[in-house]
Amino acid sequence: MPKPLAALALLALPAAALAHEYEIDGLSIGHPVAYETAATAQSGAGYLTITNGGTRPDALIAVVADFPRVMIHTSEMRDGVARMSRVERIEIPPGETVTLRPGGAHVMFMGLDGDPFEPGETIPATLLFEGAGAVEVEFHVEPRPEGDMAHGTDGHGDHDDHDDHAGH
Ligand SMILES: [Cu+2]
Repeated sequence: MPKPLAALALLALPAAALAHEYEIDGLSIGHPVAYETAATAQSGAGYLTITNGGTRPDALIAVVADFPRVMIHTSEMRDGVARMSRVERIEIPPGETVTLRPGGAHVMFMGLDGDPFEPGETIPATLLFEGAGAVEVEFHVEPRPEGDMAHGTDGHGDHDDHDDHAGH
């Protein structure tokens, strides 16, 4: 039997970029990742994709991890400034993929307090879905992609607005 194309594509990627995935009750969780933080950062952001391959709507309602506070945030540009706000849930409609990414929704790990995220680390976390329940994942810490800031979709505020969490 020939290998599926997707498997071949994965083999072609450098090891560091290997995607990791989780499955639970119709949901696929793709490549949870967090980017390295500055030594003094009080918070770090996590990103992932969630695909609802089922027929029922679901929602991400909480993330639990070993930090003083973990929240789900959205981020939007208002008057040219990236602003983040806490949300109670992220809807995952059937047949759709929701992407948490820089400049958009993200998981906010708060209270790093002198223990920054470093590339190669993994951050264990539990994602809680309204329908599918709990799934344990690991966020892989990767170097912050320099190119991201040049695309302009997330503005230049990603570093800055996250650092602002120090005051919360
Ligand atoms: Cu945030």
